[in-house]
Amino acid sequence: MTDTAGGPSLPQERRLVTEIPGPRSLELAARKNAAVSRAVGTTLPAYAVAAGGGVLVDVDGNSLIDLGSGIAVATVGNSAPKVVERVQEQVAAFTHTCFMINPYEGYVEVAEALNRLTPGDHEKRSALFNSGAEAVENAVKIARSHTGKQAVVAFDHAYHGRTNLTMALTAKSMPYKSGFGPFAGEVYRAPMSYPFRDGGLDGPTAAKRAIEVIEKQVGAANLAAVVIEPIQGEGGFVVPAPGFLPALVEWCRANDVVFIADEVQSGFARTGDLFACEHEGVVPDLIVTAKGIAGGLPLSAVTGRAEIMDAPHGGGLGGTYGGNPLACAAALGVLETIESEGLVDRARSIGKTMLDRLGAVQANDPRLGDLRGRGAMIAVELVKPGTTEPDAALTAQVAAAAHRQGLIVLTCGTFGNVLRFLPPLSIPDHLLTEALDLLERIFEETK
Ligand code: PLZ
Repeated sequence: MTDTAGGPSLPQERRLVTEIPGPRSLELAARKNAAVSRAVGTTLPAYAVAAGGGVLVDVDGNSLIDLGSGIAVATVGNSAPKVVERVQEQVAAFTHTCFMINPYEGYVEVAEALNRLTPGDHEKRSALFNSGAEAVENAVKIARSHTGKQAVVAFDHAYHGRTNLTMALTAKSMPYKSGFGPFAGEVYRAPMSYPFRDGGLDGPTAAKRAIEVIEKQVGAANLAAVVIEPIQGEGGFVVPAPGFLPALVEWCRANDVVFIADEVQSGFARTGDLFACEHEGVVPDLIVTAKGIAGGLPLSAVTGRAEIMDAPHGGGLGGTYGGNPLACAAALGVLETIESEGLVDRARSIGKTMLDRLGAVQANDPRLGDLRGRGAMIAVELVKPGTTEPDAALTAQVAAAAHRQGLIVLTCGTFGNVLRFLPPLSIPDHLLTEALDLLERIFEETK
């Protein structure tokens, strides 16, 4: 067996010893095909044995540069020392009691930290769950309970999960929804601010357009909540024009509508702020977090105004595993790591490096139609030169070439034409540079 000790002490190098995927990964892929539902896909079937810093090591001994963080989860790096230490201590103490039966301090400590760290200095409460989708569903339940209203508005290109209610909130049919209906009712869709695709509509105008749709097609009197990703994730790393989010918040406040920020992908230092909302001083009523919160252990949360969070009846929220002690221990290790390693600033400097380098590529290559994002959440949208026509084939080609060369990159976007970069904030500079060199070469070779 390969040495499986992970974390930042793994050699920080790209190392290819076989083709990718290698023979042992191919063996596992065959077993996967025989054992796992084909509906569960894999982007890069190099089977992992260890990861940390900025690399992932596979069963064949290849060391890949990670620009994906397992979809924005290993933000502090895989097996970050403080996470490992706290989880090891917790796993030896107790693994589960169910917080609804015998509570424990870790859960309370995570709630206190979320109440302190999320935007706004009003009184807050939190509730913990397992997945992003579960937390989004609970945020909607809480908003309905608080307002006594039912309708929920989500946006074009939104992604909120794969459960029944969150499928309804999610915009894209294939692969998330197709054939899986009927979907939850009272979900409505409003137009998003998408500067590259809406003719550069300014934020306030785009908000006015959305609000008009909401008022005409739903009516504030029926609307419990507006749910939005401050920077959209799966939908294409869409950064709304400045002023769009503040105008929506203002309208929600004036109309007794709960403003829910889904920061599942954009949260926890990812964008160079602890939360993406903070960039424009937006204070959501409820904020949904997951992914980066616990370094890979399943944990999610809803945090928000005390009077909204306390609206549901006692016993109205919960779940067997919500706020599991191991996940809470991991979250406390994550928060400690973000602070002690200055990872908010690190995300900003990673963002600057990526935008500088990719900007230089874009200057000579009109297929890179748009370069956007903040901090360590950066994407390029690929198009037919001189148009906004999506080039999904080129996107797939670039991603496949990167994978073959030991570089983990992900794609996204309603049109499948967005390459996204979500490096762990623990990636060393030399690996980030090597990754960007590789991408530059791949763009050159695919011309
Ligand atoms: N909200 C903004 O990004 C998860 C999904 C990948 P869960 N995004 C990755 C896939 O194909 O399933 C996500 C998100 C935003 C909610 C979710 C859902 O979080 O933890 O996957 O349920």
